[in-house]
Amino acid sequence: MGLRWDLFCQVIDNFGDVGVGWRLARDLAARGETVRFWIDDPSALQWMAPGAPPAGLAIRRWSDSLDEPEVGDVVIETFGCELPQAFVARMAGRRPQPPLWLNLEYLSAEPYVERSHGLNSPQFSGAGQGLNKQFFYPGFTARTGGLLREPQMLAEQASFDAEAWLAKLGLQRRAGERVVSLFAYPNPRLNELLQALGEQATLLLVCPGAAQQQVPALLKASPRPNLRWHALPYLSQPEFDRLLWACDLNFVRGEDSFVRAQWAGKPFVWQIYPQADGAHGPKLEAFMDLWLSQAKPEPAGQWRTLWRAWNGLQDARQDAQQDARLSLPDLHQAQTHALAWREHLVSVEDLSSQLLKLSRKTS
Ligand code: TRH
Repeated sequence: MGLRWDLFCQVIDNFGDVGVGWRLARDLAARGETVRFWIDDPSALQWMAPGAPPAGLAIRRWSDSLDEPEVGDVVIETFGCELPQAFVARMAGRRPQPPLWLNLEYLSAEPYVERSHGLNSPQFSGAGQGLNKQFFYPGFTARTGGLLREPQMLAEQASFDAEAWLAKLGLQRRAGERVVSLFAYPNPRLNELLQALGEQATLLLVCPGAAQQQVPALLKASPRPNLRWHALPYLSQPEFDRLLWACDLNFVRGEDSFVRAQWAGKPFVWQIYPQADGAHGPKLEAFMDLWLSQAKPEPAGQWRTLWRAWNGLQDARQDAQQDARLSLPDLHQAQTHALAWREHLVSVEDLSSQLLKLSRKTS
């Protein structure tokens, strides 16, 4: 029988908090669980998840959780968002057994993830005294919590018709043209990217954001005859996934689109969420180390150079003044690598399945 899950999400900025939380809520509900998705700012769900929520999934206002008398069997706080103390107190009072309390952490390929996944944090004071909070780290290896992967995703992708999907947007790939998506934070290297893309026939699909203003301005200043572009509206989350499946190369960012680009099995470039303390640099390198560990040295070097350039980061061994040049490596070779990487990821148990197992062990 399905359990009751309380999933808490606080929107810090952008769409990753709600994107990851919603995707998890949706996946759990689709697997027969009953989920309440507590969120402080649900505005992005209007376009990310239009229409009524799926069966088993309720969207609830964060502030309403303060007076909510019922506590589920599993409580998840996403990205260390602090739960309302009144709710935690009710968790501590839940009889006969308190809920399984999990903190779903940020995704990283750094070595601390395998060490920290599953660690307990007993609560010795405060509203939750006597409770235990457990850390749950998503990741790319068997000793982590894995990645979100809906059971039907690969089958849906296998029967996906990219050209028909593009046609729904009124777009048609021209002979020999590559299709590239761009979902990015404001990036000073955008003009260089347009230059690199314009070296071959390219259709660039630009997601909402600053780039939708910058691309036409930059192309006006430096016309690139081989490059045409299209401004995309906000897509629902399932349609966003299809966008990534439809393209030959995806520029993604943050956390959720980064994961979805890997499931798309297509070459991709990750713009990591920049952190003021520079912690994003080692995080980017750690992922590249893992992702490229089976790649041939030459293309691996080219992809590293491109990723560092797009992120405004340098190889620590390079002259600090010298910016890496932004150029695109061979996409055919990269396509083979993307599929091999995806095969590796499929060998890791997906995040929801791991959560379900954990919840059955403890409830
Ligand atoms: O928006 P992001 O940059 O989100 C973040 C946040 O900055 C967050 O604070 C940070 O902690 C995290 O990254 C690492 O990128 P992300 O994670 O890819 O989230 C975007 C979500 O928006 C993802 O679920 C896909 C979705 N999306 C759509 O559904 N339709 C669209 O048209 C677009 C452009 C995105």
